[in-house]
Amino acid sequence: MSKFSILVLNGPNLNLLGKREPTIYGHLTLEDINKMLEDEAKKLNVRLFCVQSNHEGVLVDSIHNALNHHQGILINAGAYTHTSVAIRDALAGVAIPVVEVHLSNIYRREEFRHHSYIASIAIGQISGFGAESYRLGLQALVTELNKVL
Ligand code: CA2
Repeated sequence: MSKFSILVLNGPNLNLLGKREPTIYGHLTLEDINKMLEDEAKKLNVRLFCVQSNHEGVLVDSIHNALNHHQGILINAGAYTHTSVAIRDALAGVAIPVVEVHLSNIYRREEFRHHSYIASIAIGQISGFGAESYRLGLQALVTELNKVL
């Protein structure tokens, strides 16, 4: 039986991955990324629960529901990264270890993407490696959980 369950949260528009704007976000769909994460999760001996929503409140509810169910959260909050105090407060409120990931390097893009409301309450952030950001983020999160729990 695996020791940890990880909530993988994806925010707005990430359901369009692989279907639009491949030059910025690549050719893989969100389903492809989730499959890749499931393979990695098996190797790491953890369970995954993947959620995508275009709605801020649904993401906040998923974070609240993680209490007593998940030991870590891997999150790409999409554009809410740069706008949502509500998602930041929810993550801080449940106090579950968080790793933030981004497909693109947000610091090489427009100035408004340079600030993340999540970064300062996360263990760390991985940005710019495409789908690989998620795999690296999952590895980092599980490594941290194994240290502290
Ligand atoms: O690089 C990332 O992972 C982002 O979180 C992606 C967000 C963006 O707002 C952040 O600044 C950085 C946007 C996700 C939109 O995904 C699309 C995928 C295909 C077509 C259109 C949008």
